[in-house]
Amino acid sequence: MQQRRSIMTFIALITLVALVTGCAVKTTPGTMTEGTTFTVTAMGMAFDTATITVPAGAHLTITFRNNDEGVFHNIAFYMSSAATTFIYKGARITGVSSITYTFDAPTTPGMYFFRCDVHPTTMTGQFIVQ
Ligand SMILES: [Cu+2]
Repeated sequence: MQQRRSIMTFIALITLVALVTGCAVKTTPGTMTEGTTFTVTAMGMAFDTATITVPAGAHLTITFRNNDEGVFHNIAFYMSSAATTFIYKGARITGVSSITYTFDAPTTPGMYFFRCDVHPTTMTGQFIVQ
């Protein structure tokens, strides 16, 4: 009986650790954007998110805010980091201003790529379709 109880305690502990770890991964602030309607901001020559995660085939509405005064930025989505084939190229805008991009996500789940075409080496991220 004593042994059974300690096994139950052990299982409960493992479950708790798994739950806490799972939550911690999901709530990392400021680095992930998810959904079909969301805002991405460019500020200080950087995006405010490292990943954009969307459902496959979803119609997306993205509000793009450029907070860098007098600087051009955009968001462009590509099949890969080679950036040879684009999925959608958002119009470039000068800060401070914002624009709404609407397009359909790829129907095939996978890891794609996004970047600012004006700053293609420094403003980049993963476009995750799931
Ligand atoms: Cu830029």
